[in-house]
Amino acid sequence: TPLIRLEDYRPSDWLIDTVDLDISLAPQQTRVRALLGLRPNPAGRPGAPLILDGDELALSAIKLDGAALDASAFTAGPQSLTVHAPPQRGFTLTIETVLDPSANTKLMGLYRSSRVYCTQCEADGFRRITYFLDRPDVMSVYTVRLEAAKAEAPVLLSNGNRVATGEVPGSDRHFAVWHDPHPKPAYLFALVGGALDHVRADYVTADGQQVELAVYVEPGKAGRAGWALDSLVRCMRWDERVFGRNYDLDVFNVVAVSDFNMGAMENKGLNIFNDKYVLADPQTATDGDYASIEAIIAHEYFHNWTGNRITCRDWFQLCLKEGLTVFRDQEFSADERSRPVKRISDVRTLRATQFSEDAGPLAHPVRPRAYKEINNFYTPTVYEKGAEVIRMLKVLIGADAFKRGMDLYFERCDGTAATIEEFLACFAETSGKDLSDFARWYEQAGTPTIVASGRYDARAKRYTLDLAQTTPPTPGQTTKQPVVLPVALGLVGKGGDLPLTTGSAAYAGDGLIVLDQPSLSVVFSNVAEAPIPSLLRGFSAPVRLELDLSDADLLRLFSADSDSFNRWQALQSVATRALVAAGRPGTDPATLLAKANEIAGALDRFLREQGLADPAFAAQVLRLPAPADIAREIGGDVDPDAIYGAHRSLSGAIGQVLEATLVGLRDTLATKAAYAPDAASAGRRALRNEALGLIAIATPEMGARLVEQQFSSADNLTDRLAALAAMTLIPGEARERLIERFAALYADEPLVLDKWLMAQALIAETDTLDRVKRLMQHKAFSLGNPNRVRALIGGFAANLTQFNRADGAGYEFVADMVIALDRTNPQVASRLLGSFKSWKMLEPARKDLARASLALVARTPGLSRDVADIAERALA
Ligand code: HT7
Ligand code: ZN
Repeated sequence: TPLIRLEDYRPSDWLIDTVDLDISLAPQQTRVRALLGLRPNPAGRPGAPLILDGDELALSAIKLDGAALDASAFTAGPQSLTVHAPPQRGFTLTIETVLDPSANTKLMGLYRSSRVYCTQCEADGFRRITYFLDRPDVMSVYTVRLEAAKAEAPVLLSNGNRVATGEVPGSDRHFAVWHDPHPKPAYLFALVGGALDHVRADYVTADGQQVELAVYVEPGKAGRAGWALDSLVRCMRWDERVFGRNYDLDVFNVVAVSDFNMGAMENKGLNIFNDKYVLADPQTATDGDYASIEAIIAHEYFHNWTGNRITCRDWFQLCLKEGLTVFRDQEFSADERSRPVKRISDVRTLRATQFSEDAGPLAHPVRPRAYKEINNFYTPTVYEKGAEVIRMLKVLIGADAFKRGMDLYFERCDGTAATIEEFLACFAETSGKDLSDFARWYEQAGTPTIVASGRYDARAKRYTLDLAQTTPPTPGQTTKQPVVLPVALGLVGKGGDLPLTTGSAAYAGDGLIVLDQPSLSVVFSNVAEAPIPSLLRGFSAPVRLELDLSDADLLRLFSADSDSFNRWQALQSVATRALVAAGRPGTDPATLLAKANEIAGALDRFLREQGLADPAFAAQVLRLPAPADIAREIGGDVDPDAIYGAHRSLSGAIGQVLEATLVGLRDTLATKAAYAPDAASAGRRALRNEALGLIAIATPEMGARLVEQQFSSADNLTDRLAALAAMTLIPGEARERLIERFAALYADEPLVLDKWLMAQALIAETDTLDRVKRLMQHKAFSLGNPNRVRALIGGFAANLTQFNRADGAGYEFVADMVIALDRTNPQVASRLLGSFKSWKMLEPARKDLARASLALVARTPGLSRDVADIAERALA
């Protein structure tokens, strides 16, 4: 497979200004006629042949300027169509292809999902519909005529505005014509056809444009589309208010489909969603689902400006749209909900997904320099670390220069396919700062570590903070340069934050040090008392921090820091340190128990004094670092069973000390009010349910009783699922009965049964693998549906102790599944194979077994490029 390199980028030799598509939908034989308006690109090579991309295509007809082309003038195969000597002027090419959407199990290009026709074209799916210059810097104006049987597809949607509809005389068919005036790359093309219900709303933009909003769902599910529509209206207003962005078409449609490779897709004016991220009602969606739907609706909508109006020059610039759009959706959710709680949950995700990627063989820069399969680069590094880079940029240049930089970017790059360099140039201009060192964040992989230490000179009233940074080697990058690190800080004294006075050039004011050297020292003067440093407030940079504070100091920060994030972090750090020690062989269990008492004491005070003031925050505080976080922290020679054991002991011991407080809190937080999805109500449920989990571990009999009560009295899925999850921690008959009860209750709800499958796949017991194999035979499961696979097999692969079973059976099972899935859906298969990303940190015996399973995948004949690429890089 060829390696595609950023440095090899050159503009297309040809441009396609207009695309007229005529698509006649039928389940097995969809006819596509594409009329392409081509011209030589002034920036391309004169006289170059026209080479169009294809993927598994069959050409049925071709014409140039309306006349049939001689067979010697072109070469057509499944993967490309070449016109050898095209005219060196503007001309049209008419191309006809025939597709079988029902047979398209890859879910890329045009496919049918539960009787609905839909498309997925990012990154390179459009070439599965017709031959095309399928690259994001070729932008065209599309007009699309869709035709289908009226009964089968009464709804026909595409991008832009609907300009005509009608019947096809003498047939049972009808048509709709859509025109999108905004030039766009092919990856943003979409169509939908099917029998769908919808909910709608009228919207007037801040600049006075009337927009018709609609959310389309499977028949009978319109009652579950309201939250998505409501979220859409809220995020549209927010983008007007915060980023000054208005919508730009007469309609905005969202469609939910049940077979989808990822979360959702931002096609211009026609966002297509995995139904998991649209459908919600209190009986079938959790608080977490409501929050995800709100965030993903916003994310895809925000792409209209950051991705669609301004797109990417090439796929190396993917973070230009994804990192920036994640940043925007995170800010939206922070404004809609609690900012500190949102930050804590985003950082949990970042550490769990991106830090682990960065520490393993699949590490790559936010802007990769080379790829074999672009679909494997829709990663936490591009998305989440990409968002962190934008967040740091804002902190470094200040909110005002950031806002002006965004405005300049929107103005200057609108309608273009842009690069990271063009993006950064806008902020360099508005801030007057040289951002060339900052740009290293896009080039250098690996999570930097900051080592910090402080010294207080009581006589001189001086506090000296020493900071040093290093970034570990990653595949293909052995030596690293220092990066520009915004370190937000405070010095915490007995009565709160002490004033910061320093003449250091690294101090930017407002509690911000800029660490852009390998190391530096900042001396603060007039420091009245020995302070405790509170570093990286708000998690101001995506780094690991090594700061040798005593547990006593950390517990002081937990109770006294003015920064909520660092309050949460302080307690996590105490627990992490205890678990890291206990997760290593040969540690005295008494040490862990002593630490449990100390943590529980701090938690007890906190919960009694402040638990009810901000339950969502309290729920985050109560949730200890996960075993996988501890494994990552240990970093090498990892024994998952030892870590899990330590985690259980610590949780159990804390739960026992806190029992009365937790039970009391649960009672106080209980409500008779009907379910509402707002953040405050969700926060109360989160705290009650976090408490339930701890009680289940600490005192299983009481846990089982409370679970039973909660399951029976709940009026919503959040509480029922939390009860089920707590019960999965308590082996025995009662658990199995509850599992059956849950399945019976939700027998007709595939999305809820996904959660049921996952809850079982995550049980940390040795018979889980057998359970998972059994569940594969359950009628709720299907290997053909990505959501089902991610729930059951993906859930199992995320089960730290069982995926990493000492006998290697977990690896063998997942490897077999990858090989099986690869035959039908390579994207889903390669994502599943990504579960092996941390194999190199395991203890030697497991490492050998994991390597063997990866090697088995790698040597399977006929592998897709997607899976071969991951296997090869994971093994390197
Ligand atoms: N831009 C989209 C990313 C994407 C995708 C979505 C669905 C199926 C396949 C896909 N490949 C890439 C989603 C987003 O980030 O907004
Ligand atoms: Zn996106």
